[in-house]
Amino acid sequence: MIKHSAQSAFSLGTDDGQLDMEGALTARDRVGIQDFVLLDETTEAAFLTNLKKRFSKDLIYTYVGTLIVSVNPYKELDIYSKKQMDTYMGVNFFELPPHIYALADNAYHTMLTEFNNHFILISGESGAGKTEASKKILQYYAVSCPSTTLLNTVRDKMLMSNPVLEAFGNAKTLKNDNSSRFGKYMDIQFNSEGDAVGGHILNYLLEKSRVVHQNHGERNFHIFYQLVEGGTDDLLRQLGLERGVQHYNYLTQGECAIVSSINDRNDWKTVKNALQVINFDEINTNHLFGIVASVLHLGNIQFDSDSKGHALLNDNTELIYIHFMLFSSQLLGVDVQNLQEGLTFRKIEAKKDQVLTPFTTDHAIYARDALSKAIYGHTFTWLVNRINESMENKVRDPSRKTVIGLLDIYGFEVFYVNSFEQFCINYCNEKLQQLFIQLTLKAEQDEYEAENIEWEPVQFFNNKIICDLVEEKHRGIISILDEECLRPGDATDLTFLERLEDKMGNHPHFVTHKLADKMTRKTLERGDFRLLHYAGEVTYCVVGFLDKNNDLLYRNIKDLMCQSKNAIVKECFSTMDPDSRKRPETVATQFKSSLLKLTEILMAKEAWYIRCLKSNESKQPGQFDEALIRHQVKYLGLMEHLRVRRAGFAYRRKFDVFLKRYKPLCPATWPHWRGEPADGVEVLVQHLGYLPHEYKMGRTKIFIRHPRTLYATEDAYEKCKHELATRLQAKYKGY
Ligand code: AD9
Ligand code: MG
Repeated sequence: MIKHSAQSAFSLGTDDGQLDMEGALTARDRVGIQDFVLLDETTEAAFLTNLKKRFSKDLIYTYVGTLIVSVNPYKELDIYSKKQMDTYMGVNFFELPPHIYALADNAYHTMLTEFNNHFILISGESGAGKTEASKKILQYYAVSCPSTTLLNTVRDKMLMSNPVLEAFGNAKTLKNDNSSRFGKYMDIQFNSEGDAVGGHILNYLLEKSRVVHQNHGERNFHIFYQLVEGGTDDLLRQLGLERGVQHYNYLTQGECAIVSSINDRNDWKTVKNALQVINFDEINTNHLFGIVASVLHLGNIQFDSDSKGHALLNDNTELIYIHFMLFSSQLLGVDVQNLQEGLTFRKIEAKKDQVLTPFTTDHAIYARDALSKAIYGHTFTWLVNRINESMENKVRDPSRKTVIGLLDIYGFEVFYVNSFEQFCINYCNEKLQQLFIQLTLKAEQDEYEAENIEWEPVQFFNNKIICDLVEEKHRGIISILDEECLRPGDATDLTFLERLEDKMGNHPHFVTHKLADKMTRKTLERGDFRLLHYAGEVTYCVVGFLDKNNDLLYRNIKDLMCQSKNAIVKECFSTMDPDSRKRPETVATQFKSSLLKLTEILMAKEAWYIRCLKSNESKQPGQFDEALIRHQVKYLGLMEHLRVRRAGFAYRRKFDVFLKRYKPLCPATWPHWRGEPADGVEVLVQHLGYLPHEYKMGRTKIFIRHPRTLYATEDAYEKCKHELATRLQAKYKGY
């Protein structure tokens, strides 16, 4: 049941807790307005002033209708306590100061009353606060929904999935010390009583290349550092590891293994504990850390070349390499000779014979790194599957279940050098922006048109043109990349670039050195292409695009891993279908398909939005970088969203649905309305005293301008229901 006071339905809560309009006006001067829809003017300047005013008072959340704008405070705020959660529970959206708990709670109650599925789209650039927001929402559901002992364990597992996945899937980048390097969509499943009964995660494209290479100022995935710093002496001895990250090539390339904001030892303890909660027994845990360690050993294996230029393991000179080789093979559960052969020879099957062709040193390094990436990537997917098993809804509840999906994906990012990984991440962000546009700006305006509601169209930039540029069949960048990857012979990253130049010609969002005008050419290298994304320009260096898109692993290594004695390795590689002669889909195409599926999943649900803004580039508390924030406000389409919201209607429902719920409020519609639903709704709202400017009748739906109008109706409905129940009780008491 929604709890709220009678007068509050007509007033707006302010951040200092006053509920009267007069109080709100004073508070407005002090702490800004809490819903941008109520701003006097819809200019960008007014928007930014309000945001800044609120940020300076640590009020990081502001509404645009039911959308939340969140500005990263880069400091712990005392607004996420259990007490705060209780305060927001069951309260109408606009009654209290803006908070992600209010959004979480509203999505939850709407789900319960309307029996439908919802999702919360959390977007914003890298470091804007998406992952933090998603964790807080999950905590809210885990802590505040009704519970039983059995369900408590499911909730613990949902919560504990976070530190584990962050350890394996997050890393320090130049943008964010805890940057998500994979996309995550999590369904939280509820039964009809509103209990959180299970969870399911879909993961998207992990940035595997980080396992073998990190740019300056960046780190590998957290788990490696946690293990080497936090593991007990005993464990390290078993895994053949030395304490200290400096011993491992895969951990030192970025030259920033120690980060002040990260405590690897403490995080290690959290992860170990979390693994226990999500049902990892000792054997599985040992196998898992064995795999992590094996990757570190692989990274330390070096190759020499013989007089013909063929790769040799330089085991003659350095005993230490034998150590790495031995431990890699032991931990991966494979024969050391076979692994050595796999890393230095290619096996080609000719009829019934097998021919071994020696690798050059470069090839051997390539094979080693490809194996490390494959091991880590598969293990990550395996981990997600295990977590899903542990969060599975074990309660055999035949009643209907609904879900709230939480989407937390890697944010838009631009580095000094951008490669295939940024291309995929930024493409993903284009898709989410497109979804936002489709569901809000476009759908909203299309609906007014379809429903014949008078409307002054709001102009907005539609980034579909960029999505098409990347993903269109036969003509898009991904198709061209795939063609080059499949083309036998002399295809290289540069021929890919040439093909792009031929096909893209003078596309307004694509430019290269060759296609650029004189001024722009100065800012581009010959091996670059630049995309004009919705969030800004990004210059991509084509080096490595073909390789990363192909993501090939030599067949003999793959076969070897399938025979592993390590249960996890065996399971991971066996699912790769080693018998299939068909070439696997390329990385970009798989990613494209998975995003398409994700869009379908989301489109079938009711959407809630959190738009996260990064307050400054230096990750400092209290700094409001106006230029940086203005840029984000612009590209996220917040001004357009505000204009549509202000001119539009906060709530709409089909006539029959609206009538069915609220008909007890009017003697003429209760218990049955015999005429057309639209006429019934008209009679009903007249009876309720709706003023003409507060609502509009469309072709099939009623549109209500302000939520407060609806809240008043909802209040009346609750009161009426209560009275009816009391009367019935009194009536049957005598029986
Ligand atoms: V990325 O696209 O994964 O690189 P996110 O997920 O948007 O990025 P994240 O949530 O990881 O960013 O936030 C970055 C850092 O900002 C966190 O590690 C915190 O130190 C800080 N942060 C973000 N949100 C909050 C908050 N609500 N309160 C306090 C915050 N600190
Ligand atoms: Mg993140």
